[in-house]
Amino acid sequence: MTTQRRDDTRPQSVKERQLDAHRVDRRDSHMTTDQGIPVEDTDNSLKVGERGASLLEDFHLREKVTRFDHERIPERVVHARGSGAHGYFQVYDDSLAEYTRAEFLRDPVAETPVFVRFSTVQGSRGSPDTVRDVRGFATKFYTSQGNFDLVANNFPVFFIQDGIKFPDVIHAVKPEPHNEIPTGASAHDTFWDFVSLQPETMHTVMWLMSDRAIPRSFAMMQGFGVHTFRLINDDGRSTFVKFHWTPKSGVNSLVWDEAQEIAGHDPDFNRRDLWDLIEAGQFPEYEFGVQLIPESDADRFDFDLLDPTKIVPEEEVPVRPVGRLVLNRNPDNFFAETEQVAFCVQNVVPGIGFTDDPLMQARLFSYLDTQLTRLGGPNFASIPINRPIVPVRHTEQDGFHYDEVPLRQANYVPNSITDGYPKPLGENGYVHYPEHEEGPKLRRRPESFADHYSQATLFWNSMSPWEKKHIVEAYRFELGKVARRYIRERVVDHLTHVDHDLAVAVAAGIGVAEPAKAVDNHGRSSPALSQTNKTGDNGIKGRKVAFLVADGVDRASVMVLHEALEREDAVGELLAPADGEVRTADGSPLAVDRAMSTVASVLYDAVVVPDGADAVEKLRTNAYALHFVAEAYKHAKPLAALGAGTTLFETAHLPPFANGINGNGAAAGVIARAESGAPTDEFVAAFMKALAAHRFH
Ligand code: HDD
Repeated sequence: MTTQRRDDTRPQSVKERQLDAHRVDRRDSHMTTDQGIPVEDTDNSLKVGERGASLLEDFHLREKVTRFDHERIPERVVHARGSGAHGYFQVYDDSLAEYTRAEFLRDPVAETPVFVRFSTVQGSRGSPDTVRDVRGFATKFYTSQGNFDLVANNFPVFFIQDGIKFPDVIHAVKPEPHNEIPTGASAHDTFWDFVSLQPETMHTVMWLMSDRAIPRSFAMMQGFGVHTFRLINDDGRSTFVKFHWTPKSGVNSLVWDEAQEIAGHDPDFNRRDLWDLIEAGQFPEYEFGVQLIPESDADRFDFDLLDPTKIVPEEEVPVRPVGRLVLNRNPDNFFAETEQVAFCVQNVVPGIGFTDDPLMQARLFSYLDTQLTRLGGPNFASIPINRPIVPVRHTEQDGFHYDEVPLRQANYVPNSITDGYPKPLGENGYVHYPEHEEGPKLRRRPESFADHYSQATLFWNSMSPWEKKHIVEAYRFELGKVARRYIRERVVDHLTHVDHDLAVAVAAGIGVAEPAKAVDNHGRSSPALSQTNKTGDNGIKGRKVAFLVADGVDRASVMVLHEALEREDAVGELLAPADGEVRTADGSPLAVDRAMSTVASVLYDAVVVPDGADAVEKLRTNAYALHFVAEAYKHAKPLAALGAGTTLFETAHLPPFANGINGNGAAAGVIARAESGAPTDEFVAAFMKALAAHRFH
């Protein structure tokens, strides 16, 4: 059957049609058992008499309870908490044809269906979304040459250089083994103990302490393949490549105080946002970009391309935009799709290849391995969400949950019974890049992996003042939760190798003596690393604005802004002391979206206090309303007030802002107009601009 499609503007993809074959509509027949036997009654077990003993022969009771008992599968050992979406990917042109054989990267006509899963790393499946953590950004491309999985993160670097350390870093960051505390947080002794003893973590920990670790939305964060991959062309030539996702809505983050509050107000904040954006047709979009590095250039950097703790600065190798990803359909069922999707770094198509990055090499093993436990055996690739859109033909067979019925008896190669089929394709199949390798077997790191600080310094130097402030505060928060003082001291000691001022500022907040200067800051920066330079071209799409209303509100001052938001694909919600409706000053009803007490300012991007003396009088004595505007101000969000609405700011003890548009007499981001009546065009434009700018630090 076909389920409702969210994006009616597009024809159904091959993947959608494939999934249709597995979709079931429970409304189309009566209840049966697993065996298809019609069920008489599902509310009462079979008993001897009404009050008598239950009977073992009640197969429906046994099946129902047994199925329930076995509903859970192991959660992912990392990235357990996630949210998924369907979409499509398309390259802009055929300009990558000279670099890669991968059809989906060279055919601008091909729309490749994708399934994307975003995730946090540390917390369990039910942990809050807004914790300080890396975010996963894994994409399964169902291409005409098989599945390509780009298992990416929202940081371009990783904590460790060699996959053999992965169990260590994950054990260290996960809840501590004795008491399973803390959930969804790196602010604890074992993580920082590990960090302080493993300086290769320094660069990624800088990202973790930055606002990148608390994204406002999955639609507002970047994605990075992290490793250097290869593109391999028709002639077998390899080019090193770094993969980038850049959100069209810009890179925006929460602030830490807000993130912590949201964890209570709405632990599903990012998941809900993704779902709502797609349901509303405000589809998240990302540009796909590549940094291409000829093999001959590999040695020109002061770091090793195989070292996953390093970026290739965009100023040195620009990111070339090559395609677009759009997420336009929510999953029909969380377990069937988002939980069962199995990403494997080993899933590459002809034209994309691996490198000797030792982190990548361990990943090539780990992902397939973990699915065996998680999904109960080797047949997980035939679960509908994991199936390629091209036929799968091989002689592997059997195992738990085998769902094919192979015809004919030749299950080996070579054979003559089925004329040798299925036959390998030779050079038209996936050909591993024939890299020349030689050397002794060693357990060592190369000297080219030895510098752990320069790029941490580069990141620090590239931050705007407010980003630096947040980083210092994050280190202070995290280390402030570390009980062992010597761990705090060791971290500060490392920070002196990143930047002296940073180390001093952190030390001052955590009771550690001011450190001596260790090194001179190299002074280099990469402006592309700052969020301030990552504004998108999607304007205010998907942003949420709260209108605080009460009986007596001025209708025009609500509607003009509300309609302006809708035109730009943003969302305006009317919040009142009680749900239902309010009466406007002209006596007409206005539907309320939510009671103020059920939400909080942290769930919105901006706040509007419309005109209407009676309404504002009521809000001025409403603690929710006062807290709402004061907190939005504290979190540096855009605030707008019209007419009498401006007085609510005074009551909330905000500085006086009357008549400030575009910073004229107002704090940045506060747009206030004391005259009564509907907002002017200038007012609306100033508010839209502020909303797109996100925050005013
Ligand atoms: Fe990993 C899951 C990303 C290093 C082992 N990883 C997982 C997911 C993402 C990443 C996004 C969630 C996929 C999903 O949504 O199902 N991992 C990364 C990145 C890394 C990285 C960007 C470094 C560049 N991972 C890494 C290493 C190892 C693993 C070094 C092991 C040696 N990762 C796993 C895993 C997981 C996983 C245990 C858990 C669930 C799964 O694979 O499917 O195999």
